[in-house]
Amino acid sequence: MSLTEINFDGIVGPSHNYAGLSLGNIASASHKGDPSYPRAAALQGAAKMRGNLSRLGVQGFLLPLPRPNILLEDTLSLDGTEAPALRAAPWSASSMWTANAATVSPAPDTIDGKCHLTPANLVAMLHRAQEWPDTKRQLDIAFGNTDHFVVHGPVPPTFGDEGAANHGRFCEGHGSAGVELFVYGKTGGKFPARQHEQASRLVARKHGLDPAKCVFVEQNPAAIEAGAFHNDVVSVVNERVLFTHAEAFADQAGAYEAIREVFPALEVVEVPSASVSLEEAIRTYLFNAQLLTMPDGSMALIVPEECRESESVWSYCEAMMASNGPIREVIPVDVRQSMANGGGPACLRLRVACDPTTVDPRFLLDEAKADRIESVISETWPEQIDPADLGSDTLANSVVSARNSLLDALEIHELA
Ligand code: SUG
Repeated sequence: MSLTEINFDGIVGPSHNYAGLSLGNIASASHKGDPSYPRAAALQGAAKMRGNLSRLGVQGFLLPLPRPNILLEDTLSLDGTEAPALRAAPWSASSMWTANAATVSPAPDTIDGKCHLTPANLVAMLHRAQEWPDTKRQLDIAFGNTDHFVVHGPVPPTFGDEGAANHGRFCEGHGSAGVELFVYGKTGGKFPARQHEQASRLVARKHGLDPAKCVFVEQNPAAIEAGAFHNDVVSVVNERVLFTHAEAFADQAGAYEAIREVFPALEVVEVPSASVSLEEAIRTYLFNAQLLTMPDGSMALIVPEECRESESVWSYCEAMMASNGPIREVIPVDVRQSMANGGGPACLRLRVACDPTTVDPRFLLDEAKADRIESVISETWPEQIDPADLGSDTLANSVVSARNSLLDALEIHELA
């Protein structure tokens, strides 16, 4: 069996909007009330998938969840007198950020030799907490081959779990056994610490990981305060490399030491604050990048376009490319519609190291399917949504029928 890392990107849903629902997410708060462009957003995401398909030869996707969420609307007893944020929650297209869909432990790391997935409960935010039942339904189909995958239920709600956004995996190659890194936050700051230590520990136990091959480290509270609501906003891991801001962890040197103790091959690429300030790193999402192993074994970093526009970030990137370090290429992509809600290239993908032949092929991309997805988006996704439109029956009908057109085009009728 040959294991490959597959990036499952979330297709941006037709209800994509800027309602400013995420406390502690600076981009979401600062774009609150702006008109959104769902069609452009989904086409930007599709272009990113196409780029990575041509680079890597393999790419997966997950579908937008059903919106508006009628069950949540009922639960909230919406009658028009509620706060706008409550009215907006059932419309959120936040499932596009599949880095928060689940935590994934590939087969070589687990005691039963299967790949384990735990959908994230996302309890810190109402609009995100509604995701997991539909996410699980989808994971159960995409990874329904029980000889190879185990899809668990979520962690109980007391302990916030935000999935792969606070998880990394060190390994020599994606098919070999790894060391899993779990990063949690401590409550008490100005913004919610969304990942609870006990959630991370529970996921590790449930996945049957070797405790000696797990590392638990605390997020820097100052980074959370500065807007790094998920650790993947300030660091990213691929194989033996940790690409990180110097202020990502509560105890930076201690974190490196703890990882090195179980994974001696660790190679740290640390970006000093003097080169890129924490604020600029968070504004440009330099670390919310896809750190990819290219077919020739070299590493490339897929960053948001915003990085190229920042003097300090881009000069760091240019120097890094010219150096002898492991990251040889930096490739900017335009995901501006997602970025304006705090979601960069890495938020938009869930990494699953597995044998592609064991995945339901309907969730794997090829050029013909990318054409089909793009044409459904171009024909049916709303061009623009004003947050004041959320709640309208006309918009609800067009969002529901756009999603149904995609399910038809991909022949995934079980999710209708
Ligand atoms: O949970 N934004 C998402 C962004 C998630 C980014 N994911 C990772 N870092 N992996 C969030 O804050 C904005 C929704 C709104 O304001 O309407 C939002 O949910």
